[in-house]
Amino acid sequence: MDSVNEDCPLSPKDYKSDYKPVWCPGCGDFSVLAAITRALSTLKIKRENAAVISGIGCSSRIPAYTSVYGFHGVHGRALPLAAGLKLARPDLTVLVTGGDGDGFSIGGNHFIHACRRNVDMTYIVMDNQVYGMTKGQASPTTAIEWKASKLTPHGTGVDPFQPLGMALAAGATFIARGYSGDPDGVAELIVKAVRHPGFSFLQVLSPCVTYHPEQREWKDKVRPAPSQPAVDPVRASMRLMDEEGFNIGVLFVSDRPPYAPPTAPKATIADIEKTFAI
Ligand SMILES: Cc1ncc(C[n+]2csc(CCOP(=O)(O)OP(=O)(O)O)c2C)c(N)n1
Ligand code: SF4
Repeated sequence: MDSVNEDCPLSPKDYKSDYKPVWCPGCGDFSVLAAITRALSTLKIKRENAAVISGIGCSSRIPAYTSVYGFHGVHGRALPLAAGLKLARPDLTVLVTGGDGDGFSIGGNHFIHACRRNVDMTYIVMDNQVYGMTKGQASPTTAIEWKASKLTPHGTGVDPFQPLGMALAAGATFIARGYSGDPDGVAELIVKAVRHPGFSFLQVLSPCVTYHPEQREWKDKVRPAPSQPAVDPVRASMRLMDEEGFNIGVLFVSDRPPYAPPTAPKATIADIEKTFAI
């Protein structure tokens, strides 16, 4: 595997860029960044063989804070961009990072079809059940009774979206949940997700301490998932829909083969100039 750096392993620090995160002190996203760099170090992936792709939001700033290739794309459009990159460059390890608003609202359609296509990449959603960057509006995963947003002072009036159940129904082949208060656990989940051949979806409960400070209570609610990952979708759906959203671990794995069409032979500059000459 040429993407592995056996002789000269890099430390997690080597995968960080020189930019200092602008997140609020205490934001859960700090730990997710630490978990990503730890996972890349564990996986011994050369920096030039990894890419982190994102949309828009506080959590979507992650590519700027890593030293691997990165692309901070358009709101909700990280997954199609990442799929195109992975299909064109199957040798790259592709991570996609973002928030619940980016991934499940404006990007919801792409989420469904990324699960269905099962391109080999890892999607890490920092779920804080709120739009952090745009100052606290309700997101698809906001609880029905949450009244702190000025836009929904009487609560949202609708039940929250179930990202894990949706991922399962749409065909994701690796589904896991982590908690940013446990960065070692998140790093382990990212390692497993990257090693899984196919679309891996990892929801990380990542508190927004500014607009949803009640989420500090998550530390008392998370617990390890009760058993081994389900491999049967029916059993998995019962498990994913029949819990309160605080079970941590790999929850579902399937061996459905990833989508990987044969790549076209690489064109040379001379070919391109000839084809597009006018
Ligand atoms: C097309 C478009 N619509 C709306 C916005 C405004 N906007 C920026 S970030 C964001 C939501 C971010 O929320 P989330 O994905 O949950 O990430 P968080 O900031 O909580 O990490 C929105 C709606 C935008 N940038 N582009
Ligand atoms: S607004 Fe929320 S999500 Fe954004 S940096 Fe601050 S704590 Fe984190």
